[in-house]
Amino acid sequence: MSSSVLEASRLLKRRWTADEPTFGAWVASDSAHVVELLCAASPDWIVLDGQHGYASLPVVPGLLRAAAISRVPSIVRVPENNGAVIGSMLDLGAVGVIVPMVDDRADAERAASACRYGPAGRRSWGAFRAALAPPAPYTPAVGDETAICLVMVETVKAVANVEEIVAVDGVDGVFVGPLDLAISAGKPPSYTVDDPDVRAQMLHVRDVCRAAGKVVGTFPATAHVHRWVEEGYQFLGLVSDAEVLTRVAGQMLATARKEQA
Ligand code: 3PY
Ligand code: MG
Repeated sequence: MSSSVLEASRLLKRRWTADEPTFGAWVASDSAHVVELLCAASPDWIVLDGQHGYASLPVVPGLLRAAAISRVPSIVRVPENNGAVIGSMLDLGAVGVIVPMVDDRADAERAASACRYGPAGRRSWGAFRAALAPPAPYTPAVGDETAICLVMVETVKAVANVEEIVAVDGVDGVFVGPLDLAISAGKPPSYTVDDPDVRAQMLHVRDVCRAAGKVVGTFPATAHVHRWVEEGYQFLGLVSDAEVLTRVAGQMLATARKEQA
């Protein structure tokens, strides 16, 4: 893994440009120890989930320090498309953000603008923790180059508008939320994306992203990850703390109880 957030950002973008898949870990917990344990497995990146998990402002610095021990680049999923929150996460040293529920060009412009300094954007100066990492000095240009802005396409409306979303300068890519996308289409949420219409929408998003040279990602069911790699998805949430703990603990207990029976 790389030694600065700028290098980490460059490396991830290079891998996406070279059409390589990257596999990440998703952390809902507010525990730095859980982040350390998952990062010891060397994911390509880690997402600290502030939308549905516990990655709130007070705990994020500790989680970022924990990921830094293993030099795993950290991306924060912010709870909403809010410039102040996005700016804080970048100031604290996140390599990028995932912004939920981006439905149209205006939403995408708001997210991208929060990740960039003026005149192109509206990020405010004060990256105190981010500036501690090399290269020094941290300049607006370094901040702009580093910050990865991934927007979530996770409604039928967003899929209909995906061309204009992806066309926004400063949007690096799209993260498709298969669960919210299914719900917005009136279907049951499913990580296995069994519904052909939802699947077709995800493939359409892929086509638009790839035509625009932007990365596309999702959170697949573990058993289906290769399907999505073959489809050209490159930012894949593969391991989640919640799933690993629940599933592995359940399997171990079931095995022990079967051996007792
Ligand atoms: C969704 O599927 O809606 C998500 O946000 C997955 O992280
Ligand atoms: Mg969602």
